[in-house]
Amino acid sequence: LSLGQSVRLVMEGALTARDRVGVQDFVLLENYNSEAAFIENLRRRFRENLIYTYIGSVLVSMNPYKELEIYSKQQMDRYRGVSFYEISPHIYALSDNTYRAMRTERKDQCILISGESGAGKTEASKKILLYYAVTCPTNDRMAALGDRLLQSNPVLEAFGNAKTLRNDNSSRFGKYMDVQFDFRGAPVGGHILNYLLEKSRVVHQNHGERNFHIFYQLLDGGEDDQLNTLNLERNPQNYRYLVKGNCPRVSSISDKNNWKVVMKALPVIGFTEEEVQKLLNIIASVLHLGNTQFGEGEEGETYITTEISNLARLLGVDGSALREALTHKKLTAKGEEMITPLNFEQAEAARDALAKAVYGRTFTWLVEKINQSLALKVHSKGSSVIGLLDIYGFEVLQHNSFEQFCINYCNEKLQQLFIELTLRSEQEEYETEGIAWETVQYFDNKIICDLIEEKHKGIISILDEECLRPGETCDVSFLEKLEDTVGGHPHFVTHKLANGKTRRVMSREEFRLLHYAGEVNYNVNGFLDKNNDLLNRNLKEVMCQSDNQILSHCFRREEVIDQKRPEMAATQFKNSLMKLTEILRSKEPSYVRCIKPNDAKQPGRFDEVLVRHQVKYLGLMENLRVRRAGFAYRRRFEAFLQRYKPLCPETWPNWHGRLADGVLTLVKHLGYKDEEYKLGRSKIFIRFPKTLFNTEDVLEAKKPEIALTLQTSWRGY
Ligand code: AD9
Ligand code: MG
Repeated sequence: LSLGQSVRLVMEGALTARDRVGVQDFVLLENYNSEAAFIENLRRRFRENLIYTYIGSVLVSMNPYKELEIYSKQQMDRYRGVSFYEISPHIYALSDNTYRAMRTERKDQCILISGESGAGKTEASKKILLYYAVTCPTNDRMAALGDRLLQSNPVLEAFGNAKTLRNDNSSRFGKYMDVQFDFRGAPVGGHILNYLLEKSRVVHQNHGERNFHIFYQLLDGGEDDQLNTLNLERNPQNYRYLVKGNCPRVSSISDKNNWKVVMKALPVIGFTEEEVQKLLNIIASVLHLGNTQFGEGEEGETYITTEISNLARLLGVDGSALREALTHKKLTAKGEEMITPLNFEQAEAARDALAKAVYGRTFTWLVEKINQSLALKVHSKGSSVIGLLDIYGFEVLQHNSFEQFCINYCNEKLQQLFIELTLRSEQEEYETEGIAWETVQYFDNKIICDLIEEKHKGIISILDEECLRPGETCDVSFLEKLEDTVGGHPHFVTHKLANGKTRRVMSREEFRLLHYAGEVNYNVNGFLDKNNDLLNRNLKEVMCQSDNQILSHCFRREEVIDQKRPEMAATQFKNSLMKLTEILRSKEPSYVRCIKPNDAKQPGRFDEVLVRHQVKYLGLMENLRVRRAGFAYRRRFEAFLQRYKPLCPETWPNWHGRLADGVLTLVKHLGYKDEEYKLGRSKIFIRFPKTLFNTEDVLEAKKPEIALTLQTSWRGY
C-alpha cells in the first residue's frame, strides 16, 4: 500500500470508530454549537459504557447505574503520570493530573463535583479518594491515614445519607474534605467541613423515602443483646420516626452488611468502645423519643402517656426533669422565670425539636471526632492540599421546603463559582498566550444568588427579619413580605404575581424561583420554624446535664446561660457557603460534572429529555463554547512536537532550536494553512478538529514505517 492509500484506509477506519463511540473530548466535535451533536456524542459513549468525556479539562461523567470494570488497580496504574489527552478520559486521569499539578506547581488544588441528585457525585468523590489512598507514596508513620480517610466515608454516609425518591444513597449534608500531602506527596492528614444536615428527616420522611441509614442498620444488623440493652425491637415499623415513608427496606441496600462495615470502621477512626456504646444509646434514644406520646388532660394540660424511663436512661438524663421539660416551657420575663405548660401540639413540636437537635449535634460531633483522627499529627513542611467538594445536588420534589431552598441555593452558588472561574481562567490563558479573546455569551446566575443572599434585600434577610419581628408573624406573612420586597424580580414569582397559566400550577402558599437549573416552587409552610431552629430552654438545661459525654459535649451550659440569639439557620448556611467559596477560590480548581441518564436508576437507559435538561443547566454548551472560543484544541509546544515530530524530516528524531520554531516547521511541513492554527507563547492553538484528526491519521499510518512505538494511542477513547 502506498502511504496515501494507507492514510485513507486508516482515516475511514478511524471515522467508523469515531462514529461508533463518539469523541473523547467535546472540543473535537465538528459542530460544537449543536446541542443535538453534544447529546448524540454522550449517547454513543454511554452505549459503549464510556461514561467519561472531557470538555477540555472539565470531566463530564454519566452515571452508568451498574458496576463497570474500570476502577481496578491496573487501571489506576495506567493513569499514573500519563498526560490528560494521551489516554481515554477517566476520573483517575483527573485525579492524577490534579495530584501532579499540586506537586509540580506547589499550589493547593480542589476538585468540584456537581450535578443533580443521583448523578454520581458521591461515587466520584470516593473514587478519587481511593485513587490517592492506593497510588500515593505512603509515609510510614502515616500508613494508616489512607485507611482512616477511606473508613470515614461509610460512617458519615450511615449518619448523613438516606434513601430518597431520587437516590437510594442520597447525601443529606454537604461535605468538603481537604486531603493534606507532605513534600514527598504522601497523604498525611485530612479535614472535613460539613454543611447543613437535613435534620427534618429525623422526624419526617416523604412517602417512599427513609430516615438516615443508621437507624435501619442498627435494627437489622445489631446483635440481639445490643438491641436488648437499648430496649429496641428489630422491626422498623414499630418506630414512628421510621414509618412515615412506608419504606423500611431498599432492594439496593443491605443494612445488615453496612452495619458491619460501620462497626468495623469506628475503631479504625479512633472510637473507643465506650464512645461506640454512647453513640448507640443516642441513636436508640431518638427512636424512643419518636415513640413518646402525649395525652391531653381535662384542663387542657399535656402529659406523657408512654414509658419514659428508658428514654431518660439512654439520654443519660433525669426522668422527671425530662418529663417536665417535654411538657412545659420556661420563659424569662422582666428578669423573672416563668414555667408555662405546653399544649398538645407544642409538646409534640418540642419532642421533635429535641430529636432533631440530638441527632444533628451528634452528627457534628461525629465530624469533629473524625477530624481529630485525620488531623496532621506533625506539622509537615512544604505540604499542600487537594480539596474535594461533594454536596447535595440540585433537587426538585413534589413538595419543596426550606431544605430544598438551601440545597438549591448552594448549587446556585457553586454554579456561580464555576462560571466565574472557568471563564476567568480561559480568558487568562488567552491573555498569557497573547491570543485575541472572542467574547462568548453566557448566562450569569449572579442575579439569582443576589436575589437569595443580598443583605437587607435578599430572601434570607427577609426571612430572618420575619423570624425576629415581634408580634404575629407566620409563614404567610413572610410570603407577603417577599412579594412586597422582591416581587418585581425577574426570577421570583408567586400566585399573586403570576398570570394565567402559571397561576394555575401554583398554590397561594408558594413562591417560585427561576433557578439556573430550572423552576422550583417552594411552599413557605415551616420556613420560619426551620429557620428559627429553636429548642426550648428547659430542654437544653436537661440535656447539658446528661451523663452521656457525647451529649454533654453537644449541649453546653454556656448556651443556656448566654441569652444571645444564635444566628438563624439560613444565615448560618449562607455564611458557611461564603467561607467555602473563599476556600475554593484560593485553590486551583478542577471540575467533574455529573449527569444522570434516567430517573429510574436503571442501567442502559438514556432519557434524552432528562439528559438535555442537565446539559443545559450545567451550562455545558456554554462551557464548550468558551473552551473553543475560536479554537478547538490547544497543546503545549513540547507535547505537540514530541508527538508529531516523526512526521517531518527536520524535526525527527530531535529538534534542537526554539520550540516555537520547531512547531512552526512541523505544521508548515504538514501543510497547515494560516487560518487553521495560531502559535501562542507556549502553546499551539488549532482551530478545527479536522486538522488535528488528519494529523493523527497520518501519524497512525506512518507508524509501521517509522517503527514508532507510541506509548498510547491518542485516540484512546
Ligand atoms: V445526591 O445529590 O447525594 O442525592 P449523588 O451523590 O450525585 O446524589 P451518588 O454518587 O450517590 O449520587 O450516585 C447514586 C447511585 O448511582 C450510586 O449509589 C450508584 O448506585 C450509582 N452510581 C453512581 N456513579 C456510579 C459509577 N461510577 N459506577 C457505578 C454508579 N454506579
Ligand atoms: Mg451524594
